[in-house]
Amino acid sequence: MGIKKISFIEPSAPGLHIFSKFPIPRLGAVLLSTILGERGYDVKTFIEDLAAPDWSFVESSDIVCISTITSTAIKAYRMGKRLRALNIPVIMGGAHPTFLPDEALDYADFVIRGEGENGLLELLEQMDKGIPHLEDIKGLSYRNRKGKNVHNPARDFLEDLDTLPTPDFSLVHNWTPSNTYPVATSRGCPYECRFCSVIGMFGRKYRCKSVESTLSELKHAVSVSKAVKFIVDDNFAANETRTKQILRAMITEKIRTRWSAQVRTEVGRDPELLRLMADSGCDTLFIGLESINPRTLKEYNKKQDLQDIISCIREVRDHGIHIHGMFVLGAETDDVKTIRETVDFAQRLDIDTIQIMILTPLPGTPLFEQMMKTGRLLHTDWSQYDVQHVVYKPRLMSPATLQIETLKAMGRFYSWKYVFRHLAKFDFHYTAVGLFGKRAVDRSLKAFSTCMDGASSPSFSCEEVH
Ligand code: B12
Ligand code: SF4
Repeated sequence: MGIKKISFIEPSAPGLHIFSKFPIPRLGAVLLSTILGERGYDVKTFIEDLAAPDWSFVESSDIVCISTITSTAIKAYRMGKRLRALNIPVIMGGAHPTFLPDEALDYADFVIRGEGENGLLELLEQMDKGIPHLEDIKGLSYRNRKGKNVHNPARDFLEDLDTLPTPDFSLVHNWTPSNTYPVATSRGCPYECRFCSVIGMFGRKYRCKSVESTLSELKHAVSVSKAVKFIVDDNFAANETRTKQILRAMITEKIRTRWSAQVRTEVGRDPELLRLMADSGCDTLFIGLESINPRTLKEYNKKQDLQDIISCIREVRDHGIHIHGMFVLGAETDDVKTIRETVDFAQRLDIDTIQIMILTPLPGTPLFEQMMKTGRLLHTDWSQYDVQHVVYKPRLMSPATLQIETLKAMGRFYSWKYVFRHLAKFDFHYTAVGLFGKRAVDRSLKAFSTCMDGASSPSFSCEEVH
C-alpha cells in the first residue's frame, strides 16, 4: 500500500483535572512514533492536551494511530469514525482498547492490545505488502472479511526494555522544552491493587531498563529540557537496589535536574533511599496513599497499613521532598466520615498537594469485573471514567453524596487558607496550584449546586443532588 506518512494522536482529557495546568504526554504515542521515525516513516505526534492537531497533516496521512485510555475513548472513537470516513485506516492502542477491543473495532480498523512496539511494526509491514497475513500478528484484533471480530493470541511482554529507543519529543507537535518531561525506566508492578489496570497492561513482573540505559535517557532529557523530569514508572522504587544505583550515579555523574516519581509508601522505610533521592534532585514524590481507612486498604489489596502511610509521610518530609498524596475514595467500606477525615488527615500531616480520586471501575481491573457482574455500574459514558465522577453505586452512600462530598473535601484542602499560607512563604508554585485547585473545585461545586451538571449527569438526577 506504500505507507509513508503516519500520524499519532493522543486525544485530550475530557475535562479539567489536577494536572491540566501541566500537561504531560503518555509515552506510548511518542515512543511508537520514534520507532516509526527510525524506520523511515514520515511521522508526527499530536498530543491534544498540548496543542490542537494539524488536521491537514493528519488527514493527508496514509495511516492514523490513536492512543487512548478510558476517559479519552469517546474522543478517540469520534476521531476514528471521522478519519475512516475519509478512507484513512485507523489503528488504536492503549489501556482502553486493549481491554475492550470489540468496542474499539467499531471505530478502528485494527486494535493492538497491550504493548504496541512489535505488533505495530509487524502490522505496518503486512499492510505494506498489500495482502496482509493478520492471523500471525500477536496481540492484534481486527474484523475479518465475514465481519467477525478476530482477537489473535496475546503477545508476551517485552523482555529487554533497553532495546527501546529514547523517545524523540521533537516529533511532538508544538512541544516546548518547558513542558514537564516524562521518562520511563521500568514497566509493570509486583502488586495487584483491585482498581489498577497496570497489571493487565504491563504485568506483575517488574521489568527495568538497565542503570546505564536509564542514565543515558536521563542525560538526554537534561540536555534537551530544563523542566522537571517526571518518572512515569508506576513504582520507581520497586527494586530499591537498582533505584539506589541510578540515584548514586546521577549524583556522581552530576546529572543535575529536578525530578519527580511515583512510589509506594515502602520508600519511607529506607532512609538511605530517601537521602539519595533528595541529593539527586527529587522535588516531589507522588505516593499512592489511597486510604486512611484500614478496612478499605485491605479491600483494595493495597498491602500497606495506616502506620506505613503516616511514617512514610513523615520520613519523606524530613528529607525535604514534597509529597503529592493520592487518595482513592468510595470503597465498600467508605462513608461520608471517611471522606471528611481524609482531608483532616492530609492537613494534619501537612501534605503539600493531594488528589482525591473517586474509585472508578476501569476496564481491565478486578473491580470492573465485580461491578459489571453485580450490575452496579451506573453507565458506560467513558468520558466520566476520569476518577472525578461517580460511575457506580457505592455501598454506604448515594452516588450524589460521594460526588459532592469529594468535591467539598477537595475544596476544604485547596482553600484560601492554603493559598495564603503558601503566598506568605513566597512559594508561588504552590500558591498557583492552590488557586488552580480552588477555582476548579468551586466551578464543579457551583455546577452541582445549580444542578447544571447534575441535570446532564448520567450518574444521578437533580433531585438526588439537592
Ligand atoms: C503519566 C500518566 C499520567 C499523566 C499524563 C497523562 C496523559 N497524558 O494521559 C497524568 C499524571 C497527567 C495522568 C492523568 C490521568 N491518568 Co494516568 N497514567 C500515567 C502513567 C503513570 C504512565 C503513562 C505512560 O507514559 N506509560 C508508559 C507508556 C509506554 O505506556 P502507554 O502510553 O500505555 O503505551 C503503550 C501501550 O499502551 C501501547 N499503546 C499506547 N497507545 C497506542 C497506540 C497505538 C496505535 C498502538 C498500536 C499501541 C499503543 O503501546 C505503548 C508501548 O508499549 C499510566 C500508567 C502506565 N503504566 O501506563 C497512568 C494511566 C494511563 N492513567 C490512568 C488514569 C486513570 C488517569 C486519569 C484519568 C486519572 C488520574 N490518575 O489523574 C488522568 C487522565 C488524563 C487524561 N489524559 O485524560 C490509568 C488509565 C486507565 C484507563 N483504562 O483509563 C493508568 C493506566 C493508570 C492506572 N493505574 O490504571 N496520567
Ligand atoms: S496501584 Fe500502584 S502499587 Fe497498586 S498495582 Fe497499580 S501500580 Fe502497582
